[in-house]
This record gives sequence, structure tokens and C-alpha cells, in this order.
Amino acid sequence: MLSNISGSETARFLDLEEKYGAHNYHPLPVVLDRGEGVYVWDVEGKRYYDFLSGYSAVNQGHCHPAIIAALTEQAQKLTLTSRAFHNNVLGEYSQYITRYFGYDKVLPMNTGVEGGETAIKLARRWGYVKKGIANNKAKIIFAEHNFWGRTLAAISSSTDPSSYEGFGPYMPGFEVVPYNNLAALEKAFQDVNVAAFMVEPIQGEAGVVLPDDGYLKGIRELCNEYNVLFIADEIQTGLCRTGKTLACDHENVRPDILILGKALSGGVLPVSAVLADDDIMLNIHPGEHGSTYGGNPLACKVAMTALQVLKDENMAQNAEEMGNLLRKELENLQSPVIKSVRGKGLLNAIVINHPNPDAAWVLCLELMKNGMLAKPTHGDKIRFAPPLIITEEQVIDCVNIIKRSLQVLK
Ligand code: PXG
Repeated sequence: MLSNISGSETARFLDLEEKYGAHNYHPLPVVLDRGEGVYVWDVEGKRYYDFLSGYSAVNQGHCHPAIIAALTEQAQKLTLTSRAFHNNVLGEYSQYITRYFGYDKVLPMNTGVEGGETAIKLARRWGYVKKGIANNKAKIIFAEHNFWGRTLAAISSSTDPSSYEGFGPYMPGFEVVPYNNLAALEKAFQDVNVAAFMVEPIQGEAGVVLPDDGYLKGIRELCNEYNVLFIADEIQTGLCRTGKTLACDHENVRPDILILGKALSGGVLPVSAVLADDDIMLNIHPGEHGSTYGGNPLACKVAMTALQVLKDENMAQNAEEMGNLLRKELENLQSPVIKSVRGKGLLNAIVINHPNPDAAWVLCLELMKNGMLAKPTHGDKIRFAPPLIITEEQVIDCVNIIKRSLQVLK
């Protein structure tokens, strides 16, 4: 009886979205109304492990108490000034985040895609002012299968037709090379108009695609040799997700421009940041770039706390250890349905091997039934990326849920 009433609650929310919302997503049929740590609860009171973490925005866990405390305290004092006036948090935040990552300056934005747009504007401007590229000739190189958002510039670099098709015309001055291919990159760098190469250290949306060891170092060396800026999109890979503060840290590589987003607020509000040294950042002057909400005191306070929590709770180390455990346990299942397990830290994916093209979706529905939320990507891949605070016991519990759920594909 109870589950009937509750079931109709879920249906009511699904109907409302279907009727009044644009149909630009295809979510699992679960309606969430609460989150805490690694768990979320649906409107019927059922608890799930969150194995998506808001696409790595909730690295610190849902409603982390320190982050929520910072949010509520600041929200009662001052939330937005615009950049027409100063606020008393932006300076402190700028000092904090630049010291944290070791750059001269930060440019605060909101969503990840705005961070990407900002990085490209910085690179183009640097190309004209510092590298001496002729006006309007600057080129930015991207990697095949990149994903950095949904703006017209972002889809102009996309190689995924579902992202770009039917939205042209596209941004000029972009070129795509194969990912994980230094020879192709070097060839592209022969053009003196190249200002920057923008790349995810591990490709998230492409299905957690890891490059060979040495790729990031190789990019760094080529960028030095050809005087091209290395832009690292660490929006999904950064902030301890892969077992280090930044994924670039795995190869001790320092990008010229670093883009952060998602977990920079611990999933509380859209906060992104672009970090670079003065030689790059100071080519943009007052009035040439910005955003109403960028650098607002609420975001700055939340971001400082979200970054501090990552350090205080050793989340990089836990991501590394729990990621190793998760992949080992998944391999040990020796399931014929799992073609491969891959990832770094707690950014992981399994590739499904099954004649049914909807097998990954079917498995995700079964996982949901059994108390775990994960989402398929590109048909046959499922990402496993829980909050970084997950414990050993919880990882084992989740592997058991996965094991049980795999029966549905027998
Ligand atoms: N860079 C990377 C590597 C990303 O994964 C972005 C940039 C853009 O961030 P914003 O905050 O603008 O979405 C992402 C976003 C979606 C979706 O629903 C986005 C991401 C992952 C999955 C779904 O558009 N990543």
C-alpha cells in the first residue's frame, strides 16, 4: 500500500518535468530529495549510493557540513555585489586558491563551460599580444572526443554529432587532433598561429579514457618547444577525483592555464575558476571579460571551504586507495558481462559486453532497484564515481550490489 502511494509520488514529479521542462535530458526514473555523504534518498524514502556524484561535482560528499556551514553563514551576510564593487571575500579567496595551486592569478567564473571559454579567450589574447600571432588568426587545438560543455564554442570543438549537429555555424579557429597522440599534436603545432592546446588529462564524458603514461609530460614538452599554451581542463578530473589534487600531478606537469569547476563548490552552487600566471592573465583588462556572478562572496566562501575540506580529510589519498580497491574487486567478479574496468582514483568506468545494445541502461535500472545510482554513457559504458569520502566497507557493499545486479543480464 505504502509503496503504491509513494510510487505515484515519483510519477507525479516525472510527469511535471515531462510536461513543463525541455526534453534535453534522459534521467533514470528516480526523484531525489535528500543527500548526505555518499548517500541520496528518493521521495519515497529509499536510500541509494550515489555513484555519479553530480558528474564529480560532489567529491566532498552531499551536503558536507563544513561547506553548508560556510554557505549558510555567508548567505546571511552578503551574497552578491557584482564586480562593480569590491567584496571582502574575493581577495582572500584569490590569495587562497592561487597559493593552493601555485599560480599568480585567478579569474573567477561560474559554470565549467564559462571556465573553458575564459581559458580560450586568455589564450587567444596571449597569442596576439605575446606570441605575435596576426589579428584574428589564432588557432586553438583540441583533442578528439573532448567534452567541455554546451556553449556554441564548446560544441564547435566537439566531435560528437549529438552535441554539435543542427547548431551550426561553428566557431572558426578550432582544430581537433586525436587524443593520446603526441605525433599528431606536434604536426598541428607546426602552424605558427597555434596559441593553445586544450585537453582533459583523462577524458571524462568520452567514457573515462586514460592516456598512455607520458602523454601529459609530452604535451608539456611540445608546448614548451613550440611556444603554445597548455590548457588543462581539470573540471572533472581535478580536486582529488583521480587520487591526486590534479590529474596533471600524476605526471608532475604544470599546465599554463588550469580550469576548475564542479567540485570547487562541493556541489553547492556553480563555481569555476581559471588559473594562470601574470604573463597570460594580465593581457585581459577591465571591461574585457567577466560575469555578473563570477567572484561573488557566497561562491568565494564556499569554494575556499570546499578546497580546505579536500585537504583536511585527505580525500586525494582516499580516492587513490578506494579506487584501487574498487577496480580490484570489480576485476575479481570475473563477469563475462564486464568487458573492461578502467579508471584512476575514483573516476572509473566499466565497459559492458552484451548483445543487447541497451544492456548498460538495463543494468543501471537494476542497480537503482538494488540501491545504487549510476548512469550509462555512450551506450555501453557505466561510470563509477562515488564521493571521495567513501569507506572500504561501503565500496565492498557497492561491489556486492553490482554483483547482484549483473544477474539481470544473464
Ligand atoms: N569540462 C569537463 C571536462 C566537463 O566534464 C565541463 C567542462 C562543463 O561544465 P559545466 O559546469 O558547464 O557543465 C564538463 C561538464 C551535462 C554534463 O549535463 C556535463 C558534464 C558531464 C556530464 C553531463 O552537460 N561535464
